[in-house]
Amino acid sequence: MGKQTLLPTLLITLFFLAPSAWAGDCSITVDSDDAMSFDTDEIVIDQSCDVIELTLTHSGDLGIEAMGHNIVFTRAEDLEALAQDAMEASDDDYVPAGDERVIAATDLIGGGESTTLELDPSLFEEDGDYRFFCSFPGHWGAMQGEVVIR
Ligand SMILES: [Cu+2]
Repeated sequence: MGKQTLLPTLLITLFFLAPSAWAGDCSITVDSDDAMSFDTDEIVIDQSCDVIELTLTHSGDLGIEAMGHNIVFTRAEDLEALAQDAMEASDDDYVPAGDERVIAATDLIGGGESTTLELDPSLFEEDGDYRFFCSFPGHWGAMQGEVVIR
C-alpha cells in the first residue's frame, strides 16, 4: 500500500470504528404541529449515551392553551391510565406531580416554541416496554409512539 492510499484508508476505518461517537445518537429532535401529531412514531434511546438531549419543537401557530404539546415517557402498561389522570393535572402542565409512572417529561410548549430535556438513558431498562406520548388533554391517542432501547 503506497503512502497516498494510507490516509484515506485510515479515515474510512475511523469512520466505521466510531459510529457511537457521532453526536446524532445522543441528540434527538422531535417536531410537533397544529395537526396534533409528532413527526416520528419512535424515539431511540441509545444506552451508550451519557445523556440524551431531547428537543421538542412545535412548528405550528396555535398557542399552548389550544394546542400544547409535551413528551412524556412511561411504561407501555401505564400509558392509558396515566394519560387519563394527566388530563386533571392542569396546574402542573398535565404532568401529575410526583407520579411514579412518569419516567421523564419535557416542558409543555405552544406553536413556535421549543424545549430541551436532558434525558438519562439509564432510566430505561434494556428489556422494558416503553412509550412516549403528549399528555395535553385529548392528544395521547394520536400523539404517541414506541421507545426503542439500544
Ligand atoms: Cu399535544
